[in-house]
Amino acid sequence: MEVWGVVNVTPDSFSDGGEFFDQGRAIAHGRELLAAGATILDIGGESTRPGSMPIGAEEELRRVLPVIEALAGEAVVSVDTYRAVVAERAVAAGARIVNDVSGGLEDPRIFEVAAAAGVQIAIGHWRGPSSDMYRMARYERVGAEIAAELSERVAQAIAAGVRRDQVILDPGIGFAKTPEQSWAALRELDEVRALGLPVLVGVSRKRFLATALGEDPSRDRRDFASAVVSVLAAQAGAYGVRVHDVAATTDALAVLGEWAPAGIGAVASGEEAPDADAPAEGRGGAAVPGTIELNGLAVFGRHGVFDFERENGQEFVVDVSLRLDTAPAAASDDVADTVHYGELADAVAAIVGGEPVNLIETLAARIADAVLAFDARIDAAVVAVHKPHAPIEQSFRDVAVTATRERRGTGAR
Ligand code: PMM
Repeated sequence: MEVWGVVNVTPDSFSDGGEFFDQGRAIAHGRELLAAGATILDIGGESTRPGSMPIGAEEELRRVLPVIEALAGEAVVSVDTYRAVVAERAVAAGARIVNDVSGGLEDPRIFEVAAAAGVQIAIGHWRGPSSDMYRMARYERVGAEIAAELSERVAQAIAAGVRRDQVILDPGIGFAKTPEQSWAALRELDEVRALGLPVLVGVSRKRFLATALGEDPSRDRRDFASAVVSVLAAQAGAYGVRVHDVAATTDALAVLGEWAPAGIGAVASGEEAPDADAPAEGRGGAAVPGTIELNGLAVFGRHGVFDFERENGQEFVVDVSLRLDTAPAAASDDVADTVHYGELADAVAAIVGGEPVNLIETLAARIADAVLAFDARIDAAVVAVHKPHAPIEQSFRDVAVTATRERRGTGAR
């Protein structure tokens, strides 16, 4: 289960009162969220609060770019924006996910940006700008309509060159939905899951929670309710949740992991839930758990605690083992139906050749996070980083550190 930690660099966000407008504090807050167990940091510069007025792209960039630049070397960063130009600059600054609550309706060029950069894109269900979104809150069958409208957005994205495996779906809780419609959208999450793509759920601190908690609940009480919803979303097969209180969420998910270590959907339904992360073509047929092993990837880097290691650099060797369903590719014989190990090797090499860190523990953790974020079909990754020429007095053959990541359950971090 991915835990997206919210970093709002806004003076007016309804959910954190603008507490993190100062960039330095936003960066520090991002690091706190990582320490609390966030697997992705979602950085946004414009409030989507109902009735809020938009800011310009320049102001949005001024707010988010320094925060993205500072955190992209430490975490998988998502940029929360509906503007193509902001997404473009954010991706150039290191963001690996574009999170568009408007699902490309506000600025369709955002799909081209995601396609060109090869990054993931979260497509939210949306019907119009925050200023008048309640006018559009009319549904006959909430879940089915959300799924149908998201499906159109996915088609648009694919027409613009986005690959299906880059797409994450979001039912857009609170966007053009009354509180009752937001609850119905959650109850009917299966309608969106049936599209066969990973589903992200964002309820954190939202107003509709008040219908369960009573008039004007405190932020703590909304955080508590949000953590409960995160557990229910996990049981319903969501791939991830977007939350402000990461610590409460990871605690709640850890409890669920003890209760249902073998598979989250099983708790709710009494049977194995279909895998939301599997490509649509792979569902229905039997999943074949398999691995891709990429071993001995040798890359020059400058990691280490000594100055001379930073100056001179040395060779690092990386082994990556991925767990994924290999059935779709075996059936189609098409590389689009599996993880392209050449592209994965490039992504890993970019991290090893990039910003230096002191420890191979840190490097292994960064690579493992990046591998999971690389493709939503990867269920788990084991990454070993070897440093065969480490400056050790004794004669030795190799020293290595491994990092393991699982998409589901408590093993996520
Ligand atoms: N909600 C907000 C902002 N961005 N992104 C996604 N993918 N899903 C959401 O539900 C969502 C979002 C609402 O604003 P906040 O940042 O103040 O919580």
